[in-house]
Amino acid sequence: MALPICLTVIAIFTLCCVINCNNGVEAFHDIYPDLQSISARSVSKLQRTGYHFQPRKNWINDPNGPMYYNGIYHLFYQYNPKGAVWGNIVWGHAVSKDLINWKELEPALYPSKPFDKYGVWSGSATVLPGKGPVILYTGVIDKQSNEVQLYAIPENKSDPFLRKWVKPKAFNPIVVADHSMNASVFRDPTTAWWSKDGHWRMLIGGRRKDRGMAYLYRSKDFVKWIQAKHPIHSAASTGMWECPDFYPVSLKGKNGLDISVVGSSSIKHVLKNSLDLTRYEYYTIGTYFKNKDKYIPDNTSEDGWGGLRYDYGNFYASKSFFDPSKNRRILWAWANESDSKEDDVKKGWAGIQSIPRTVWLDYGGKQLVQWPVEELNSLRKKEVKISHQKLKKGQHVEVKGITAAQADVEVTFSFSSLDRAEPFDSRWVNAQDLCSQKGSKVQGGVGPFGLLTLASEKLEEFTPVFFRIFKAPNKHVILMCSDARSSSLKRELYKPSFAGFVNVDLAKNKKLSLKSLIDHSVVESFGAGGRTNILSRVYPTLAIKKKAHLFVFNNGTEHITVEYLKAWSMKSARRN
Ligand code: DQQ
Repeated sequence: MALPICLTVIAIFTLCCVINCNNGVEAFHDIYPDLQSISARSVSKLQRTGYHFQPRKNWINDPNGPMYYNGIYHLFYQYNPKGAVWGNIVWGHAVSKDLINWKELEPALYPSKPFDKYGVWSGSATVLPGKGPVILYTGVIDKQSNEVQLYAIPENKSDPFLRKWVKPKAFNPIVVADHSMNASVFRDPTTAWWSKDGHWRMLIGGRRKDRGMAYLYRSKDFVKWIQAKHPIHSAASTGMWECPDFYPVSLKGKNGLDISVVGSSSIKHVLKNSLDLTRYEYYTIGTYFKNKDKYIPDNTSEDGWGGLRYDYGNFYASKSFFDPSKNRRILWAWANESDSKEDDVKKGWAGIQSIPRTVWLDYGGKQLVQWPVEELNSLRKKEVKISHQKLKKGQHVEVKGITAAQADVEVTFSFSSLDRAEPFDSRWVNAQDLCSQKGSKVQGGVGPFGLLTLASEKLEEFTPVFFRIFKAPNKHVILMCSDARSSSLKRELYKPSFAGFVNVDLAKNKKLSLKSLIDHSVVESFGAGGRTNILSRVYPTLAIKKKAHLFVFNNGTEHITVEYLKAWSMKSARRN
């Protein structure tokens, strides 16, 4: 009896999800044909980001083909040149020497051929040794959204900015779905890796019924690709895997690895999928068995919806690349808006990219760690410090002297005892639900304590980013929240209580650190040195520009000490 009931529940859940299940994450690019080509008369500057990448105007979504080539970083992105909602997608293109200051160029790819007439969708870049970069991307061939995979190469490799890209006639499309596959869910090729057996390999996202998968293809010459017998990996009930990303990470230290490094005992692999059904991403850490072309995740985290996430906030369609100039792997993602489509059209822009993050494997090998690229520090200007400041229950202290609407803040909190931590109920499996139940104003034992970002003077508006510590039978459980519910007096906004659990051992060290990058309409936070991260998009109505404030606060009965805090006003990044 139990099995059929269970199957029915799964079926209903799956059906609900097919209809509308975004897990609270506003990362859709829904289709609004009537708004797609409405060009704003003027672009509103209010709440545009100062140092998070966004183009001069209009809509962006996924980062595409990030790479480092001949001293230049390239960022391509899904871009609507005609309006501020998803549609008319081309590959926008920007270049940089430091990942922070960007020069926007003409789009690199437009729909121009029968095989991409209905869309030039996401993809990746691979730098072929001695031959230069090649873009692999998805072309949409018809109105039913059937998809094929294509390649493009620079028209002139000696142009330092690689402005123009061509889609060679020969061999395009390089991959088409076979008859057993659903070609309308077959997209987003990864960067390819090279193996000593003389083959390139790449992955393409897809699904069969509700099983998500990453198909594997091999090629000797990068143009004739053959499908492997099995996907490299798949997982039941996860739906379409968009934008898969697959790469090696070192078990020793923070250095990144080139994607073609395989097979050594000192590396693990990461497979990340962006779930179309729920619009959030999860990743696993595991082993890539090269001879069988199979990836098997470790059993240390869930291989499914409840798995590890790069970010528990507004962070989707992410993509990483190896930066050989600094031996690091860098991760980007799209952060969508939280205001209405009509507002996006009015303001003339929508969507930003996260700050590029360096990513590496945590000691212990069970999760990744991320941190903003070091180049971001070049935008720091005025600095203020606080140290050894005690925060009693209910106290909040202002961090004065910086531009709180455009700032970088790093703080370490300490507490002398965990005795007052509230008991943890094992039914609290969903951090976001727990955060909405136990928000920043709900008094606790140890915590909530943290930052009140983008706050109005009298706290009519604020986005709290905070921790709360619970006591479970054998350990302490740490909740990290970035709660947008009080972020704005405006009602018709998406204001989720984003949250994740933080996996650190507090018994050894009764300290927790938090870094928040505050940038007008985004608060991008890194908990416990980048182990749990949350990006929130917020639209205050009072806490804007000079009227934004920053506070540290404690609402728990246990005293908390701000061991040290450093905050910087941030300069705006140069764009063009
Ligand atoms: N966005 C692209 C697709 C991808 C999706 C279309 C993910 O290629 O699957 O703009 O956000």
